Amino acid sequence: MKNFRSDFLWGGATAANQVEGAYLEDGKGLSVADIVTVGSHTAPRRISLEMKEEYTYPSHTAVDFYHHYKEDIALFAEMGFKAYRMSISWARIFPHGDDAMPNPKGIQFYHDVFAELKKYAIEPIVTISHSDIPLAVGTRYHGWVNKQVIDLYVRYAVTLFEHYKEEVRYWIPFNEINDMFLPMSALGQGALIDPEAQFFTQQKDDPNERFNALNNMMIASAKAVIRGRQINSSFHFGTMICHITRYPRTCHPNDVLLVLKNDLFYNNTCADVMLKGEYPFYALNELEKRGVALQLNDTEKALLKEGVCDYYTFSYYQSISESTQPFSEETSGNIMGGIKNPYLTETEWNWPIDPVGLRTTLLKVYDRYRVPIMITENGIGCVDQLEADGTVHDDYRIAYLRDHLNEMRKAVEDGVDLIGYMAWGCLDLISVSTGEMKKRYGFIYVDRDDEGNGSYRRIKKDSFAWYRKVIASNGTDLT
Ligand code: BGP
Repeated sequence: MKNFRSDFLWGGATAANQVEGAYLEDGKGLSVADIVTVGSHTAPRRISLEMKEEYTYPSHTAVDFYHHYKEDIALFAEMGFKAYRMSISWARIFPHGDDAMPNPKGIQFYHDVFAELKKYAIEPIVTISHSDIPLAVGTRYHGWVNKQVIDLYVRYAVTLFEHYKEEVRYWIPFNEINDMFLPMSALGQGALIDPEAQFFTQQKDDPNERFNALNNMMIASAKAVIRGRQINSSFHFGTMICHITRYPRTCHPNDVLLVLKNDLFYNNTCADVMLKGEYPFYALNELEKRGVALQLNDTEKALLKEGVCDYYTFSYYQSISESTQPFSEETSGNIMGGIKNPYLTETEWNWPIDPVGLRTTLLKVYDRYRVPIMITENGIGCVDQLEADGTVHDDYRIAYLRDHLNEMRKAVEDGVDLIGYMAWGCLDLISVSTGEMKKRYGFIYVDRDDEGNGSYRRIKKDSFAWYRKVIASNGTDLT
């Protein structure tokens, strides 16, 4: 029976704007993430171009990884991490995106982080852009809508490749690039279509601009991959897809067709471009039907062909159900929700819990792409109770992860070439969808509340020891 490969990359994942804090320290510029306020499960986050005293901006302090990284990495090492997926803050390197020179203190910070990881033989897996574009790229250039941003990004990426070519082998050009299929993501990518709008939900949307912005991101990725391989031929580049596993709510042929079409469009398009080098037929046709005039010339098409990634990564939190019939009960989910699935339970934030869906997804994507796969995000957001004796008993998190790892192991037995697993938010961090702190994912509790108050002390949860045992047994002991 097949087991996890002996060099399997066990680890955890975070993103700069959700952990670093120090939002203006050592020359960092403002990121788009820095103007988004705290929200909740029921109250959406707001954007405000002008900082207001009465608002809390979670990224400003986040969990202060900037000053705690040594302690945090030591804790990762204690769990036995083989890899750590992190992102670099673009605005720490180029504070406005178009600065003449990179910020030396920003460059140094990540050298220091990589040196610390190396001490414990932890492999960095680096996301170049994780919803973290410099604000000035949004306000001056209109974000990814503008083709000039391709060059700004490539210069940023090449700066990283040149500085860190001895320290980093695994790169991910963009986090969840296909989030751009949904209007809310355009803000994160700097397309501040209406800078006066106060709520995510009030952002105006122009699908033509949004899909062209996405197209520019994929061209930028291809250019960066090509340049990166010239700098170090042993670099690996991964596409990163927000994979929303979809089920027909009924077996009515119309529901099956609906799910197939949405899967082709939302889940496959970006991975096809970034791994096969061209848009799939279905997406091209669908975009045209939606009135999108893709700005993609022959030179750019050739770049997409040449600059393909070599491994597939994805985030998996839950599945959704869809139907052509009206169903009244709905669920939430990562980026999007669906109809309630009667066979699944849900998290406190109403995200369905579906471990088998992870195996289904692994089989599906490996069959389609036949490249090594890494799960770069998976986990459960919960309210954790810090007990008076300084313990956190998160058996619900252990149960979620155990069930998912078990299905992941079955997918390996099925023959999927899986090279790594990064538990999302291995260190408690700021939630993207709500900006909350109380929605916690970590093995490590951070003493900070939704308003930014707390000692920022790190505390091991019960899941910490459990994950250490999982890693020590290379995934054979999930008890
Ligand atoms: C993904 C993002 C992550 C992370 C995760 C969990 O979409 O890539 O950055 O935040 O979702 O979502 P949330 O933070 O909303 O719970």
